Amino acid sequence: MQPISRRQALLLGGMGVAATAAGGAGLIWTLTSPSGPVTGANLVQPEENRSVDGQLQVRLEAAPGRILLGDRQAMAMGYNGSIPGPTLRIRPGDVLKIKLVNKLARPTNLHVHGLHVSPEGNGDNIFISVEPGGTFDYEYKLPADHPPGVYWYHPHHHGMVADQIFAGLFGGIIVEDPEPIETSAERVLVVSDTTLDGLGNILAVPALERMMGREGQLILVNGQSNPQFPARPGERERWRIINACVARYLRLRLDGQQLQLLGMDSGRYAKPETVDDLLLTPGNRADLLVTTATGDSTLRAFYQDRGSMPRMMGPGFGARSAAGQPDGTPLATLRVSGEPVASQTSVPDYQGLGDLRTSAVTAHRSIVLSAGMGMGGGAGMMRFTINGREFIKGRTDTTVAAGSVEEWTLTNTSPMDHPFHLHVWPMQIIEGDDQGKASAVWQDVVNVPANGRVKVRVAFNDFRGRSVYHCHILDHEDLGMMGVIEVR
Ligand SMILES: [Cu+2]
Repeated sequence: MQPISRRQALLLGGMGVAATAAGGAGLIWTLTSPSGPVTGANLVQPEENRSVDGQLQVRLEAAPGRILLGDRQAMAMGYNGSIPGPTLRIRPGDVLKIKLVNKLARPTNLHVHGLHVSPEGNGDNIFISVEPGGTFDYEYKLPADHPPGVYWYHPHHHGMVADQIFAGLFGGIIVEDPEPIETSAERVLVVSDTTLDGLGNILAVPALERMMGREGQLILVNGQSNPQFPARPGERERWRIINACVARYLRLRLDGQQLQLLGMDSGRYAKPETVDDLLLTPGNRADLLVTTATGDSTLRAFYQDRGSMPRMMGPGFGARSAAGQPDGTPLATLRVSGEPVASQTSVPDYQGLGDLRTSAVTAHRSIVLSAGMGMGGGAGMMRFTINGREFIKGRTDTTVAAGSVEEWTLTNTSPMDHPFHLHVWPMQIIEGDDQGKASAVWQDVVNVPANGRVKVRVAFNDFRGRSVYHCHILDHEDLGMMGVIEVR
């Protein structure tokens, strides 16, 4: 048993004083308590809060605490003491009110990822800083035609986003369907990763790993290690999968079951698409139907090559250890047995999002994502830039006329992938590696492959104000790979 050192106290970082003060006794307790394996435990759903009469009002308290992660008691951070935080279920047209209470030792704030709501005032305004001990009342008014789908919330305070999410601050938001889809079960699966040290503290991440984009040693679903859940054959389950990892790409498979993708992010497809696997970059969500067949099937995350650091960083640096396990990492296990159930009614077609491919384009814009050695980063540090510049809160990088349709060419000059996220306004993928689909593909996080290029179109409708676009490898965002957009 080693006493807590100043270094460890520093590593506790954002948990700061409160966690450190509780540290002595807590750490002993952690070390001596039996840690029963949680692998194979039943899947737990986060607590749910549902809107009533067009409104949902919740209090989210961000605080450090001892929270079970996998089979370990971790000194982590959670909303309302849990990882993930509560799931918020709302409907198009609703008003969502969130009182954020900051019980952390550092500033934080809140971003409602993917929601098409105002970025101004007490809306989805990431320029707000909620100081330790402070509170802030957010209010989001969803348009009546807001796309249904899977969204999520997390801190967006520049410089500490990756650390706060890595420590456990995230939760799901579901925007319900105008026309319900018949299912036998609905599950929210929030995938996150983190790394704990021997004492159960969230491990601090060295600079080189931040540049690479940290990948935690534990991959968890709803804070659990490979939880399981039962079903009968022939059931149709709806899985809402959120990639809440800071940097890890998830190539997901669920062999032995029939998978139909309803859509990604806010981009519901007109008809569900049969898929064998799906790629979720950090920040992406999948809205998935699983039609069950007898047997055990494990949802697995397979290694996804997302490139490496430039050679100049040194020989072999960033060659990620081996592609992980050849069979993938088990995330959750579905056990299907018993009498088959009657099949479900067909899924209603969805006609919501338009198609900008035939729209007149008001402006063309070039967004260049770069990572390289440069002045200003310090010795051995790389610079992560958009159009050659690092984020500055007070500077507006891109000014757009409200109501216009723009075509953005996203170019990646670096040897690593960058998932590009635009707040508030969804992007339609016009041209890219996986393109060529008959129907429009809308996402709010779009992967821009290493040395690759993607074209998107955006309709800057409904809202004005300042917001941001950035790399959703959140270490890169914290290092400056973010720009400010103003729609006016
Ligand atoms: Cu990046």
